[in-house]
Amino acid sequence: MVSIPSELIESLRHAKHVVATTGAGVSAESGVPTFRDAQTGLWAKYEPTELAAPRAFHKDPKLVWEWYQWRRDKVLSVHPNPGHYALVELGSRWPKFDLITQNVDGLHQQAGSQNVIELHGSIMTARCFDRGHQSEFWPESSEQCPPVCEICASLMRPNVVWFNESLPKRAIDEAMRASRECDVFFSIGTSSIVYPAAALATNALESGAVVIEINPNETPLTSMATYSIVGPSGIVLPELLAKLAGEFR
Ligand code: BV8
Repeated sequence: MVSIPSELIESLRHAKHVVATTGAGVSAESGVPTFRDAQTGLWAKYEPTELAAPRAFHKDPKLVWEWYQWRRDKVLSVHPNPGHYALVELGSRWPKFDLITQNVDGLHQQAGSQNVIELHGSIMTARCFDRGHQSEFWPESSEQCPPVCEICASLMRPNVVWFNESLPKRAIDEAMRASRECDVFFSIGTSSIVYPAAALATNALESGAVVIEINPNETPLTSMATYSIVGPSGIVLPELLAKLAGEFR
């Protein structure tokens, strides 16, 4: 049983605009390794932040492409967990709700969340590195690794935002605005160390929102958050939903 303060439920009862921001932790209970988990197998000797960068792709495009192929195969083999589904339900409880994610796995959409703001792109599709030509499907190619663009023959890359690449302008602008306008801001399953995503919670705090962190571990946000619920999101979010349902009945 997770301890959720009654004042927190009260804040949610009166909220008009709620924002939830998620990180890799929300997919952990689906079996997707978090971003900073010890990499398994072949990838044990690489730091994710060293692979998720243009420099790494230029240095060894085959290695980086294979890393994403491995991650994408993993994501395609799992399903959303109770935390993803609880966020779908929670999303319908307030007049305005924004779901913002750093995740590239598409599991929120698979669970049924609409209008998900993907800050760091998606591992589901690819584009060419030089000209950005989008490929409708993930290019499978046995001859070449990475596959090449059918239009300009430059190397294909996953549609994710790498370190030292700018986030999609519309996504980050929408997320920044939502974090400044909301009454309640959830930070769920993120280490809160990657920027500009990590700035959303402090934006919300500075704008007077109630900030609720859900994470089994401490992060740089924990000491600043209004509430910190220590636990896995796949357990905490359904419990929160049940308490709210009880409240609203
Ligand atoms: C940019 C996509 C401008 C690729 C990713 C300000 C200060 C300091 C540094 C910077 C700054 N501004 C910019 C930077 C540089 C950099 C940065 O932030 N570096 C960090 C490392 C210090 N940021 C950038 O480069 C960004 N771009 O600013 O552009 C620019 C333009 C040109 C030139 C220069 C700058 C781009 C950042 C995006 C990078 N791409 N992903 C891919 O996925 O391969 S980031 C990557 O980290 C993932 O997206 C991931 O989502 C994200 C954050 O990680 P988390 O999601 O938090 O995952 P993590 O594993 O860290 O933590 C999991 C958490 O879950 C833990 O807390 C754990 O306790 C918890 N957990 C575990 N189990 C559960 C759980 N929680 C709940 N339930 C559970 N069951």
